[in-house]
Amino acid sequence: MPVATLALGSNLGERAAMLDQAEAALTDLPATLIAASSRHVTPALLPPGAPKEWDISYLNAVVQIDTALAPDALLTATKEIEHALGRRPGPRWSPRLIDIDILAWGDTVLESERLTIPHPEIAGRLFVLRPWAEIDPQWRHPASGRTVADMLADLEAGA
Ligand code: A4P
Ligand code: MG
Repeated sequence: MPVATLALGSNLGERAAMLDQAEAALTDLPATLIAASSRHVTPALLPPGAPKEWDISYLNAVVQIDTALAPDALLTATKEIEHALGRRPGPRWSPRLIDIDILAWGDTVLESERLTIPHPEIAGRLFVLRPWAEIDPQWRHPASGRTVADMLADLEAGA
């Protein structure tokens, strides 16, 4: 079965409990949890001019699942989990109880109105690359050819 890599993030409520519940909910899908990073407390990445109240640190993690769900069905399922855990639609990048992003689905490259895979912001985000490097440093971006370890080293070096 293909391996999907997911980013989990929470900066509202009981952040660790939100991540625990998201991981548990993923195992209720046609999916097996095969790896989970440690949890990282990270400063909020905010859009320019964001209200001061949005500046709440996140708990981030990266997990991998073996899944029979195709990317579109997986997105539908992760949106359902977000909703079940209490997330309601809000402005982009506003504080949230839980965010589940699909970072990668095998080495598939996909761009639709609903979904871009791999996630377009991977290479610029320490809060994604640090936990991902704990569980699968050798995953290679199908377009850039860079591994997670390469992207993390570049970002940490300020490249
Ligand atoms: N979408 C497209 N591609 C994907 C994908 N690969 N995975 C679409 C998931 N969704 C994808 O996402 C908006 C829409 O993106 C989805 O409906 C889907 O059709 P959303 O989760 O509803 O809203 P959002 O999270 O506010 O927007 P977006 O663009 O997903 O933002 P990000 O990239 O998730 O960033 N700071 C720290 N420290 N840690 C964080 O985790 N996260 C964000 C949100 C901002 N700052 C952060 C963190
Ligand atoms: Mg999101």
